[in-house]
Parts: sequence; structure tokens; C-alpha cells
Amino acid sequence: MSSTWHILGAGSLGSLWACRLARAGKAVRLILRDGQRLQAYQQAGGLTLVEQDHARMYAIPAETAEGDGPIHRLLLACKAYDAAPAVARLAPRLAADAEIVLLQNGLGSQDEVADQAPLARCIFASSTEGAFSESDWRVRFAGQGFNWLGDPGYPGVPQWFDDLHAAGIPAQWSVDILTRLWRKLALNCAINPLTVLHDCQNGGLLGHLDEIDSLCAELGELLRQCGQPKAADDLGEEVQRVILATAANYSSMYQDVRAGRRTEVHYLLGHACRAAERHGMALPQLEHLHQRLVDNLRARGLPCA
Ligand code: NAD
Ligand code: KPL
Repeated sequence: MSSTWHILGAGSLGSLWACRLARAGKAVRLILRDGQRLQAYQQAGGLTLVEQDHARMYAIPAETAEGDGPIHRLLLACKAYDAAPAVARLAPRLAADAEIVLLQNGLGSQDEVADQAPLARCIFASSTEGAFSESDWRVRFAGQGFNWLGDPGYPGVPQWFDDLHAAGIPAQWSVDILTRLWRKLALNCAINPLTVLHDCQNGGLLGHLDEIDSLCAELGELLRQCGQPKAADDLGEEVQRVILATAANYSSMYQDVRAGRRTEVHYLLGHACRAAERHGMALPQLEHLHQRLVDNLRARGLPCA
């Protein structure tokens, strides 16, 4: 099996992973959107990773989805709404033993990807690392964090897992990756939409703790109904801890809305509301929050799914 890391998406997290793996001497190839992006990348000469005040360029080879050769190991580092279409384009190149690492936040996109690549092993990831693009092909590592990876269908650790440690990517194999993803989704549902609706930093939500408490109660009910009771444990307390620890930050959804970018609402609050509906649950606070967010996004001319 080839040991090349194909990385789709040279945005924030994709570039962060690509540069660290390349720095550790691992074989990496970027997959870019189209010929125009490929040409622009080749003119730039590589990806630049900025850590504190140190910037270094990595001349990582790149191609488009239509490039040659089979793909055995794919890191999918695009937004949740781009994940399934991206894999559909790559499907003809996926080897029979292909493994796909899914870096998407939220839930729902993982199943959409699995539908496009039914033979591939899909490994789900949940990341608390932070990175953002300063400009094209230049990414700043903005926040130390951690990565949990796991496969809900099969507990075996992939043979390449040590590549991550060798590359300085903090990671742990997790047999309860779905619990982690649900917990993060619940935190994002309790915090991110309200920062958009109240137009505030995370800390601004300290003035709306009643609203957050009732949302957390409904989210807890939903998690238990979805077979994720551990993800519901002390949810309200953790939401408050995260709000305090990130009081001066703007949530990722707030930043997307402010920049006029599409949000991942469909895979966060949207996913929670669809799961509640599937279970025949009435969760009025959550549904009302979703409706207010959808109206807000629509009024700004942004996609609401
Ligand atoms: P990003 O928008 O910075 O990067 C995504 C990249 O994928 C873009 O460059 C885009 O052009 C590219 N892309 C999309 N479709 C493509 C295709 N078909 N072919 C080739 N390239 C394609 O996004 P990001 O911030 O890196 O986020 C990726 C995922 O990681 C999201 O789900 C996000 O919520 C999650 N996440 C991000 C961070 C962070 O700090 N940035 C932290 C935790 C989780
Ligand atoms: O993950 C976050 C985000 O902004 O997306 C936090 C900081 C937890 C807020 O929900």
C-alpha cells in the first residue's frame, strides 16, 4: 500500500496537516480544486506555515482530482458541505483499500462521504486545533489543541497512525469518536448560533445563561435519545466553562457570517434538529433557535443549509 498522504483542501486545517507531515519527511500530495488553482499554487512555490513569528514554505507537490494514480490514504480537509462532492470526484481514483480521514466538524457529512465511497474505510476526526488562512497558500497556526480519530465501524488503529506523532500532530485513537463528535456538536449548538443572533463574542453569552440552560437541557435529552448519554454528562457546566475560557473570542460561525461565508449550520444545529425529528422528539427551544438562525442567514443572503 502506498504511504502517500493525499490531502484535499489546502485551506486552514489541510495546510496545517500538510506542512507538518511534509516537515517530518512524509510523502504528501495536495489535491486542489481545478487547473487554475493548481497554476496559482505552482506560481506561489508552496504552502507557507506561520507558527508564532516563524514562517516557512514547504514545496509540497500538488495536482487536481483528475491527476494520475490511485489514492490509498486521503485526508479530507474541506468544509462539511464540500466533503461528499469532493469525494465523488475522486471516487475513480480511490484504491480498493482506501482510507479516508474526515476532518469535518459536525455530523452528517461523514455518512454522505461513506455513500460516495462505500468500499473505503472512513475514519472520523474531531479537532480542537486552530488555524486560519492569512492569504492564499499561507496559514497561521493559531491555537494549540488536540485531534481524536476513530472509526465507529472498526476499532483497529490504522498502521499509519504513528505518522501523526512523528509529525508533531497531537492525536489519539478514540473508540468513542461518535461521542466526541456529538459532544462538540452540542457545544457548538449551544454557543455558536447565539453569538450570531446576539451579535457578540462568546463571553457576551454570559448575559443569556437562562437561554443557554434551556438549550442544554434539550440537547442533553437529544443526546440520550441518540444513544450518546456520555456526551450529555454535565453539558451545561462544560458550555459555561467554554464560554468563560473563550470569552474574548468570536465563534467560528460568527466569523463565517461576518466574512459573508457559508456556515456549516446544516451539519451542526440542522443535524441536531433532523435527529430530533427522526426520533419524534419535540424540542421547541432548539427548533426556535434553528428557525431564528435560518431567518438571520437568509436575511444576509447566506445559504441556510
Ligand atoms: P477552509 O475553508 O480553510 O479550507 C477548506 C479548503 O478546501 C478550501 O481551500 C477549499 O477551496 C478546499 N476545497 C473545497 N472543496 C474542494 C475540492 N472539491 N477540491 C479541492 N479543494 C477543495 O476550512 P478549514 O477551516 O480548514 O475547515 C475544514 C474543516 O475543519 C471544517 O469542517 C471546520 O469546521 C473544521 N475545523 C476547522 C478548524 C480551524 O481552525 N480552521 C478547527 C477545527 C475544525
Ligand atoms: O468550537 C467553537 C467554535 O467557535 O466553533 C467554540 C469555541 C467551542 C464555540 O462553540
